[in-house]
Amino acid sequence: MRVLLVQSWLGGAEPPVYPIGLACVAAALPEHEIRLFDPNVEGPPDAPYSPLDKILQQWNPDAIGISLRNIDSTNRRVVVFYYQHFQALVEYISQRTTAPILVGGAGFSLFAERIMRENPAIHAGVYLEGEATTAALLRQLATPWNVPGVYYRREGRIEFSGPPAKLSLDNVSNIFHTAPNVSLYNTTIPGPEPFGVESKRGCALHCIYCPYGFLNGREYRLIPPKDVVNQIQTLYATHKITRFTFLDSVFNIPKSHAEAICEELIRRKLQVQWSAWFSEKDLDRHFAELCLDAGCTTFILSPDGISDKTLRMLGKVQRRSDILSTWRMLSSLARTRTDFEVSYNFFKNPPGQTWAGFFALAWFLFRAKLTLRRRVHFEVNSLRIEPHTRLMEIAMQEGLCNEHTDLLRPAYYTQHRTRLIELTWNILLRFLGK
Ligand code: B12
Ligand code: SF4
Repeated sequence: MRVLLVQSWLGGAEPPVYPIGLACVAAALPEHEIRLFDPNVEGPPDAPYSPLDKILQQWNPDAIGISLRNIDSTNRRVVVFYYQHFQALVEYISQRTTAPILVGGAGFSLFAERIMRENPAIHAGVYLEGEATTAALLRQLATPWNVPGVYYRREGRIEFSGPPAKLSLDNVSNIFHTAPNVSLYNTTIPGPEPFGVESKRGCALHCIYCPYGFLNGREYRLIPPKDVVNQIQTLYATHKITRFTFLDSVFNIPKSHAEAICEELIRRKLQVQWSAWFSEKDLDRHFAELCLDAGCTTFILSPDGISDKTLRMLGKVQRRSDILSTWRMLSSLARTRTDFEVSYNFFKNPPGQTWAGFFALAWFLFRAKLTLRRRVHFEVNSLRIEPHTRLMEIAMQEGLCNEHTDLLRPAYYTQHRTRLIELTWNILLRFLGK
């Protein structure tokens, strides 16, 4: 079959990232002819879908897969709603072809049934991981109920074939051998790294706002370190890509796995640079130095809060003492190593926030700026209420939303009794040009 894979458009303002989800799906379909189209890099800004006309007419795909990765910009002060572009894309394609339209991606899985209902042109939706489900679904397009992990239509109703099995990552293929269109993504422009590498799936932690456990599972499924580094080597040697980010929930959990990847990178002498999300819980100086020797250039940290009360209520495993000791360690490391940056993420007014917590955070940011100077970056975000999270339940208990609230149109949590803190941050951030 000829299968056209299309990334959803983000409206032109978001720096594009390589559609790794579609590349994973493509790698799982070796018996099919694949073509990838990403309007974020290939479409003219005023008519992003127009190249599709030619592809649909001349290449005439037998099936089309659309990736709905992002619904909205989540935690940003200025909210962007990408879902509307996805709806326009589905319409655009359905008006030009009768080939079945399949949809998948994190954004789709979070709101699967609702999205099926709102977009009647979708033939079937692939829930959670796409590799095995898509391969099976393409063989059984007329009988999707036989394939676990599929939302489909039958007699005017939307039905679900049941949860899919989780993919074993012990022996995954090297997706960068088959990844299409890699050369279209520019790694030199400022912004997020366009290329991502997975070293595992899943997260066993329980941060209350986070849907990753729902999306990727609550157990860690580790990719063997040699296979992870094989992917990086292919990116480096075949595609000349020297910068990437680890897509993992948290890179240094489990720490032994992260260490083995760093050691393998060092052993192979790959001159690559990378960033990753780290937890303060297991980030000592020796390990940080190992990461730097392996090419880490940015430690991304998401303590989210600074007081123990807020951290506890957010379900974080790190405590104030972990956050402070990691900051001290990184500040001390910065005196001898000039080759790294640190990026911190916090929430403005999460559950458990107090004015004391607000001042403690402002004081921490001030001190971190003093010791790490231009090498530290901060994001202070609002808290998007995602479905399938504990935060959604808390927001319901506190009357911020109920079962009728439309969480697809972004809804935000701000603790009521300290709502002035959210406002104060908004003013401060606007003043700082964020
Ligand atoms: C790493 C990551 C990032 C990195 C990406 C770096 C990079 N170079 O790729 C950074 C930090 C830059 C980032 C940025 C953003 N991200 Co982000 N990101 C993630 C994260 C943790 C992993 C994504 C990933 O690549 N996973 C690995 C791939 C292989 O998995 P996958 O894409 O889900 O694909 C699988 C399935 O979904 C399915 N599939 C995917 N597409 C398709 C298509 C078809 C047809 C089929 C059948 C199947 C299928 O099959 C794939 C293989 O199993 C997810 C959360 C998560 N755990 O999923 C959030 C997540 C996707 N991001 C999210 C958001 C919002 C964003 C931003 C918009 C935030 C912002 N305002 O800047 C931007 C958008 C960037 C962009 N241009 O698209 C949200 C989306 C939810 C929502 N409400 O919209 C998520 C879910 C996080 C969250 N808040 O909960 N992100
Ligand atoms: S925020 Fe990060 S550490 Fe916390 S549950 Fe989600 S993925 Fe895991």
